[in-house]
Amino acid sequence: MKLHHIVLATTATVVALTAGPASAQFQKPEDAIKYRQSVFTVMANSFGKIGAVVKGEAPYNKDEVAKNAAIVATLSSLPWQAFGAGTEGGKAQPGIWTDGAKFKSNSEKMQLAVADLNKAAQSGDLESIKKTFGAAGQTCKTCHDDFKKK
Ligand code: ASC
Repeated sequence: MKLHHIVLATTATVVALTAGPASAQFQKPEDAIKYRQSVFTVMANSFGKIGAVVKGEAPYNKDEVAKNAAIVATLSSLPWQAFGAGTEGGKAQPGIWTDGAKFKSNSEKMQLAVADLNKAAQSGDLESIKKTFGAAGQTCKTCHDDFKKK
């Protein structure tokens, strides 16, 4: 490897590390709003597909539920970076910015709950899928009641 290749590789690594999801920046507030709403839309789609199985409206297919639970679990860490200062708007209540500790706590409960759902879904135990789905849905609802505009 030539020196300039090493320099380029090093630069690329530094850029990749500093531009990671935890420090995502958005050009304008609308970009952040679109980003978080998009993540929630995809999460709700997969969560809803699991919900149909849980409610007996769709047949239980282990691989399908496992795939959708993995999508929900993976996406669950993403929306929060898009609620930075100055990104008020959309369906977000001002409390997100005035009671950030509560919002963060809600977000962490949701992430833990969907990780539990994902674990159950990968194991293929429908009874624990039902249980963890209900608990996860409750964390969605709590946070919506606290922080989402009707
Ligand atoms: C969903 C969805 C939500 C949650 C919530 C659970 O499927 O889109 O926002 O479940 O309704 O109470």
